[in-house]
Amino acid sequence: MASYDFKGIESKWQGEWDKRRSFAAPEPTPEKPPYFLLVMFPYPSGNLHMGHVRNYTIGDVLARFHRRNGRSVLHPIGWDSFGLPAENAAIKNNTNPADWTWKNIDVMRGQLKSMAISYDWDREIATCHPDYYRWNQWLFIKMFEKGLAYRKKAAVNWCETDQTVLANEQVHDGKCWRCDNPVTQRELSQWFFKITDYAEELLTGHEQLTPAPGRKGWPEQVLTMQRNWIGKSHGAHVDFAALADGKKTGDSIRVFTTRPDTLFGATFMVLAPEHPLVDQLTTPAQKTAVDAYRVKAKSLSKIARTAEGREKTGEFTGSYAENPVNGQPVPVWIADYVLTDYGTGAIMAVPAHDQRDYDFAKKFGLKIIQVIKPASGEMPEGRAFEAVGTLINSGPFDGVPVEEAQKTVAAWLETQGKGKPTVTYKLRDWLLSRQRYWGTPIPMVYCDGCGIVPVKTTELPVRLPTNVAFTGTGASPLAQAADWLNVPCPQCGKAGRRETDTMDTFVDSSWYYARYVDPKNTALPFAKKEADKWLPVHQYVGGSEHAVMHLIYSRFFHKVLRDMGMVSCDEPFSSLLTQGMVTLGGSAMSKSKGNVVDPNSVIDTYGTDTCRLFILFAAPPSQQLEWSDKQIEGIWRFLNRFWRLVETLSGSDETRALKRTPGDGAETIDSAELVRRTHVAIQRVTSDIDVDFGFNTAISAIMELVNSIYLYVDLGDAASTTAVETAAHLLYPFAPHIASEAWERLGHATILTETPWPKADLSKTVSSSVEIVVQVNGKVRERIRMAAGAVEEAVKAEALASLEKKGITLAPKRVIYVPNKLVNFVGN
Ligand code: ANZ
Ligand code: ZN
Repeated sequence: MASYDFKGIESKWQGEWDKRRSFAAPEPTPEKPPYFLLVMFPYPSGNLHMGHVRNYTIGDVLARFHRRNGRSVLHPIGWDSFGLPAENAAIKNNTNPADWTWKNIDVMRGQLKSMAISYDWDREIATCHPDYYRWNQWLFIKMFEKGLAYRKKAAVNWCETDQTVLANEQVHDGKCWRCDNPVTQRELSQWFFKITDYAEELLTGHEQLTPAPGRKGWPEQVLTMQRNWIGKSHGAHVDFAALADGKKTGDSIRVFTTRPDTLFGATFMVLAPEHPLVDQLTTPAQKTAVDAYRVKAKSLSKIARTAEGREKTGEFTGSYAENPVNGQPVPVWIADYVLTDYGTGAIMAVPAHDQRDYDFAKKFGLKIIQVIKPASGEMPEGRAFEAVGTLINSGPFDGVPVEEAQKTVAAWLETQGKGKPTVTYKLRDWLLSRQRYWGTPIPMVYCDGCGIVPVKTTELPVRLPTNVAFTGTGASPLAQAADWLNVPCPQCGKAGRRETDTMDTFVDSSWYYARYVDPKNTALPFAKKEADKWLPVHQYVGGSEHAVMHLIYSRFFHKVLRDMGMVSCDEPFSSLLTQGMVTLGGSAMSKSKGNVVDPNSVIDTYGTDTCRLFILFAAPPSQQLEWSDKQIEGIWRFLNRFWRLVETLSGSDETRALKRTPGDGAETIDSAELVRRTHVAIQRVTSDIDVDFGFNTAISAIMELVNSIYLYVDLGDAASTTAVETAAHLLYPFAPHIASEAWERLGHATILTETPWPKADLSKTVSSSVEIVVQVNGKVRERIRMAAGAVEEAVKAEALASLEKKGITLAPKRVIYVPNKLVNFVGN
């Protein structure tokens, strides 16, 4: 028999779904509650890769499943279409980034359509379109008005190759995440979002994201990564009085410490080289050395400065400060291992109990005082003791355990007015300006009279100018577009100059999910009424590489939107599924490694259904998926096997009556058993999809059902028709074209997409018959099915009769009988 015509079937059903607008999101109602299924939208690089295919196929299974299970499904797609590659391509080919981008979008849209991902295409968005990015600008202005967007001078990571500022997250091991060249530091005025205002809520919000009954929640490792990223530390502020010539100057140096219990062991202080008190504290004798050190520190990135085990450097300021617990003067140093933007930018150094301080003290010959006694009594040789123990050399606190002293010392400091318990966060404000063209223009105007003035929201969007040159060198193209750059001040009307920085593309992706609920709104980013219908997103599917940046930024945006009264819920995404990588030969598919499988070629050869089914079958969604051509072949054969059943059952009466010949030795099943297996399959597939994304095991269950139909004796009767129909139902979320065609061939006027999902009758899933092995002298000769618990005589009689049909006549001497399992005739 020829293989099934996947090309004809797939294009037929894609056309049919299109014509019927089958995937347009219906209005949610109490009877048909909303299910917002979101997949991370792609960057239009030019072609879909296997990672995309996996992501979107996983999403599609859920969308198609829930649509047939009574939900109003919103399953949208769009394009995260601003960003550096378009600009680099423009520089290389001397074209416009817009042309490059829109061309890529067309290609990739076509690919998604050929995969029949069930998107509501009416809601397609592209972040590079002015209809979208005007709302980035609108939101930016609202955030500026609330003090959540602000400008300040900052040492920024600078990539010399890309001529741009990089976020800390875009610096990997001191190198640019895109071009891999070393990153240097520069002082520039930059725009920031005040994400730190939400640090605590970004942490406590995790309670709403941990798995709970009725909510799948987020994977624990994503929550952990976010927790570490936010980096909340409990500790204390301690004030050290600055001394000059042994007397207090009135100034104090505030430090943040997580170990107030070690205060008696603080033998020196270290300030970040950028600390504002450095000039004042530096004595004339030390000035040259200190200044030189500060220049050197400037060129180093944060990562380089804090690299573990790096040789310590620093300079003495020449000044001292007073340790508040014992009145001892301690020298004040500067060193680059203390960062300016964490805690207070200054530390009390406790060399006996902090390794960095220990290395520093050893190098510069500073005092080391042990104040914690280990339980073992022994201090480690040649390094700091960082674990807990009891306090010694600590005056009134001697003998107190560390855990307790951390609280009592902090409380004591507070009563003395010398400090207080406090918490601090690693999370920094989000640096969002980029010296780039292909992004959202920041809608601000600089005026000599009025300062920084937002563009009037009625004047939005500030469109990107199109008549610019892409040379790839020097200032950003926007700074060179004179007629775009020079505009009147929105406030006083005098000559002003536009901001030439554009927004980090993570701004675009921080609220795109909310645009999908109301994508054509021209008055607002989206209407609250629409947001309340659909949000929060019920299920988000995407790569785990977005655990911290995108997934923290969008949670921040959502909370800002909530505080602006634009959404009602606290969190944007109730549940998150992070899919694993697609690998070939054990490593992630990547162009540079040359181990890429092009989805187009697979779809051309086997069709979309086979490609989708393979991807879903080869591994559970959150695990790594190793590509295998052999397994694809296997999937292709399985679909053909299913198809032959459909052809048989939908064929002429003669082909339908393909009764299996008894006595051919193969296992057979009767109608009660087929019915049972049909219901078992429904039950398994439904719960595998719904409860734990077990798509691979769901597909195994369908394969087992198809195998069972091949064992059935009365192929063509009602039980077998129902079984094949059920297989079509269950295949639908995974391989929707062949399933839909099967349904039609089996004589249904309805289309499968619009048919409710089958329900398992659980009472029918219990086995009422058992298979009994019939042996002759210990050799298996036959298998018979009997009602469970049938009496021994009946089983023997049936067994003998079935042997006789095979031409085996017996007069056994002895019969071994195991109830419900086996009958063995011995000694003929
Ligand atoms: C004294 C001390 C004694 C410390 C001790 C640790 C151990 P986490 O847990 O990451 O919050 N620190 C504070 N501000 C710093 C800065 N700007 N740059 C570099 N290091 C800084 O770390 C808090 C600890 O890191 C603080 O507690 C401080 O050193 C140091 F046995 O103070 B500790
Ligand atoms: Zn003005």
